[in-house]
Amino acid sequence: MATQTVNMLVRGMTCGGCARTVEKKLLATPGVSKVTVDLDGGSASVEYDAATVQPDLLANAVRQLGYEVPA
Ligand SMILES: [Cu+2]
Repeated sequence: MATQTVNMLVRGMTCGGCARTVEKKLLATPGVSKVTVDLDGGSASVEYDAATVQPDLLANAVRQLGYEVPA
């Protein structure tokens, strides 16, 4: 396991429900071990196994929910 952490901006979260939705989606992504969503700051910190998943895929998973993740 090569655990890495990425902090990505997530725009469009307006309430705790949004934060939980983003958190659940990321945690459901294979290779992700820990997710911390900062609702006020509009970001998510994700610990992941670099051998399993890449930041691009994590960003796309959040985009699928309708939130904006700047590249
Ligand atoms: Cu919401």
